Amino acid sequence: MQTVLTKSLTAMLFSLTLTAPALAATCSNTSSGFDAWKVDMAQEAKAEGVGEAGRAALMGASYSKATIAADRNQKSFKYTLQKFLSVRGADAIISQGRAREKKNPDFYAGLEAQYGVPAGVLLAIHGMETGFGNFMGDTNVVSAIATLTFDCRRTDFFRPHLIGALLLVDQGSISAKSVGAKHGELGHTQFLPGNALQYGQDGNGDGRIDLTNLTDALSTTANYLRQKGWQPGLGYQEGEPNFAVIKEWNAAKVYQQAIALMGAKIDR
Ligand SMILES: [Ca+2]
Repeated sequence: MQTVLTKSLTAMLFSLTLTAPALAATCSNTSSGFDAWKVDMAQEAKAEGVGEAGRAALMGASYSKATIAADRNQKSFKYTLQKFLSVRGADAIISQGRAREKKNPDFYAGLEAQYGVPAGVLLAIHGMETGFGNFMGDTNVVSAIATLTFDCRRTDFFRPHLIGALLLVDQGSISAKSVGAKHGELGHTQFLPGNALQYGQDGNGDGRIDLTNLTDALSTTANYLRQKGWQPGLGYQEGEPNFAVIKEWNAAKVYQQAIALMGAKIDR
């Protein structure tokens, strides 16, 4: 058995060597070689199930200098919590969050009934991510994600999101022209495409997951938190069970604390 297995594995490896396409698409730390990379990447995408529309979007992508500049200038969250809350306009987010909930209580109650996540958390996230949809970004999503995947520093993290973005194009959820934030984050609460694909919800029931639609975006956000382990009815402040789920949303401690604090004040 051992021998047979070894032999057949050797044969398999040999045949793989003969038939496998060339090496993986070659990354770069500059814009040089992006067009050749797109051709190779499109082949890999095809092998992973991306259809014609998704591949065409990839082939139409441009190297996004703005994305690279933003990525290389990212400032880590070094503020204290108080400073962070003031810089991010926490008081305005809390008052606007309360007003939005008051204006549309059934909508938020419905989200909590379906996903178990209270309005305050969703509104705090919505306010923090895009100022309640006021700025969802102006960078071409496919170009941003393709550029980051091509960038050798970022390939491992962004490649699944590139495949995700191309599959979203295939589904008609986004198009080759869709815009988002500098790293290709989509819609009201800034989902990376791989997460949009995995957790996306058609909240308004129009047959399409569109994260620039408020209902779809907040349903998707609530679904993400629920799938990451949100326990309905339990607390989400530091030390309480659902705080661990907020950590799944953003890795920065000060951001997590801000969401929890603002959420509680909106939910009061
Ligand atoms: Ca929809």
